[in-house]
Amino acid sequence: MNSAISTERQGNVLIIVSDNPPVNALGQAVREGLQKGIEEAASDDSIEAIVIRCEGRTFFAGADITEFGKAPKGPSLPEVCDAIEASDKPVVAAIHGTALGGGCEVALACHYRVAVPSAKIGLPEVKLGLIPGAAGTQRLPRLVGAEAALPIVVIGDPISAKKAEHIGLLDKLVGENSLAEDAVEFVKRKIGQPVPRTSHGTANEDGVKDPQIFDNFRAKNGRKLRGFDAPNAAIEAVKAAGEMSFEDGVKKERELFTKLMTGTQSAAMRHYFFAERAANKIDDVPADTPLIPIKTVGIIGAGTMGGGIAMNFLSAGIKTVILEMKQEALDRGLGVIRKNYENTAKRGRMTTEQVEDAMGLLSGTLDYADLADCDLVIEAVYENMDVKKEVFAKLDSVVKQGAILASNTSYLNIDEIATATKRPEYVLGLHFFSPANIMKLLEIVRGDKTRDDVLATSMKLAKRIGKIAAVSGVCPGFIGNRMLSPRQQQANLLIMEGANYWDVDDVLLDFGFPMGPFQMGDLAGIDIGWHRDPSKVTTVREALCSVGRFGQKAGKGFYDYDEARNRTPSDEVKKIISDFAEKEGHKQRDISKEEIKERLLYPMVNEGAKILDEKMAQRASDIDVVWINGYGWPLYTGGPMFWADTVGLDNIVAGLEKHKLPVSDYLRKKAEAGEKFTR
Ligand code: 3H9
Repeated sequence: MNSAISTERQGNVLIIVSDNPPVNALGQAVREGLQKGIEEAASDDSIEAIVIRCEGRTFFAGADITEFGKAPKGPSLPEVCDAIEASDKPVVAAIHGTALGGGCEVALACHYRVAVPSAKIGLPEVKLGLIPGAAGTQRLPRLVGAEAALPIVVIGDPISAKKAEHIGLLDKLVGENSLAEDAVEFVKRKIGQPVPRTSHGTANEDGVKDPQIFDNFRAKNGRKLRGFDAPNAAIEAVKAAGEMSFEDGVKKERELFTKLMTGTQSAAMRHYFFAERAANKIDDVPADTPLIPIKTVGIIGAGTMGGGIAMNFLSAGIKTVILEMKQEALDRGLGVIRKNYENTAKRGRMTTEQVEDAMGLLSGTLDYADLADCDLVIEAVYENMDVKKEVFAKLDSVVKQGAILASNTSYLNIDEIATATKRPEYVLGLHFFSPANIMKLLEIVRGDKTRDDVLATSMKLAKRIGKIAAVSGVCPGFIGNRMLSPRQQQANLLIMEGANYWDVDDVLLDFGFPMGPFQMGDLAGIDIGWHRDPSKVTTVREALCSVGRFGQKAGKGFYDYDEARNRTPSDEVKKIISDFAEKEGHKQRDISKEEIKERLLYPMVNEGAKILDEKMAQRASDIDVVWINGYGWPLYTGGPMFWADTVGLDNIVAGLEKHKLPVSDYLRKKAEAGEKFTR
């Protein structure tokens, strides 16, 4: 047929087989092949039924995203889906792996769907800033009802085959190893029966009977969806399925889809999709580098960070030993881990058996010798070079040769830490973000001497424990904290110069961050690292501590908090700040939100440019991955570097100059050449 699609006959059944690695994306050749397959079946009287299945690791995982933004080549996916549905001979989709996006839409256009129990099915288009564009928003609600369709279309998480069968999305679960045969058997039994068509189903009754479900859904998921355009469009499309004919609903879907496809949010989110995958690759480390087997992990420090890090490995089924200095601290640390797991179980996200399984892999020790057999040891102790070096020297003396020695430092020099050992090539940074069992990002810090297999193993391990990894070179603060630093500096300066601190927070909130720096200070505790002498006041933070404004836990910090932890700006704090500014010789003035935004964000872009110039990040998109996953930079803007491209690098330079802020040579050159950081 063509290189992607072939057909084979089994008696009176035509099997259309796609083989388009790696994920059977529905590119032009696949679409054309599918259409021809349906035509072949239609024109052959000896064929009475059709199976559509895929070779390789998965059923169609969606439209080919690399084709987006290019001139479309027919047939389109909606045309192919319509051709499948229009067949008078029964068509069954035989699903394994992940039937996602356009893949799910192909399955929906088939008259029947069977799947292996391990399959997953979903419409993740919203995660690319889109909605399904091949009638998925119209066929799915007609098949399973609006209430069941809403989370699938609007949130975009795939569902298990079992759940899909339960809601009526699948007709049957078949044998894990006999999909091809079972699908043929299934469809043979449908020969001679009228074919059910998902476009024909009565318009979604739920939507008509209870229009409240849409508002309820919006209200329930408001926080999660804040700032994103696609989920609202998705709700509108599902609603249309209940209110319009199939033809009009499809038109509505197309209108919404096209608007999103040409917008910045989807471009940003598609950029991020590829950025996350690119971040996984280290340019000068071959993909087939042999890996170091990791069976046991040692963690030094049972505090919040060490405990959180340990949970990642335990949850992934990896034996973990935690070392502490004192029995009491160890007991407390192990107790917190158990409690965290038990709380997860209480919320129904883990079974008690899983809690015990994870805890069964955990042991604690006070003796370094117990780390001897670990394949990886991660140190999560106090951020102090001397302390870290002492720890590494001890590790070097007890841990077996060939093991990876990692530091969780958030800004110290990994190369210097490595000098405390006789095996610097086995040392690297594994910078987890707090809470370490939840935050997705893992910054992998590559030392001067770090071996390829140590890096490759760490990248692979990150995936195994569900993290998104990005590699950074050795520089103070690495990628993430290094870029946070100029933002923090500007935030502090802005309030000295007269900006309201709540405006600073609100600018970042409006931009899409989960919180601003002063809210963050209140949450973490203003008194972290405070010297506890109220008479000694050299910073605004010390001034706040001296009057007991320690943050949320004290009911007051930068903000006053009510019982529900709602924040209100405080006149007392505004006065403390202006008094302090006067003492420091700062003149206060009104500062616009536009200036606040530019002064907070443009210096970050400038720092990102320096990081690229110094080759501390492999590519601009890695910086975006770090900021989206580690610091809450809004995904729908694509990360700081993609966002800078959308603002225009010349505008960023002009803004920095306007505010008399430094402009790096690299940024200036790129702006002058009319270039972008990302493509
Ligand atoms: C859509 O369908 C729109 C329609 O409604 C309307 C049309 C009109 N296209 O993730 P992995 C590449 S929108 C092109 O590392 P895994 C990926 O870049 C689409 N390429 O593997 C990577 O390349 P490389 C809706 C794709 O096993 C390689 O495949 N569908 C696509 O961890 C391996 O990927 C989605 O959003 C694609 N659609 O996960 C699903 N998908 O090796 C997107 C993957 O060069 N895909 N690639 O880096 C996924 O969620 C995951 O890839 C999947 C496999 C779960 C399938």
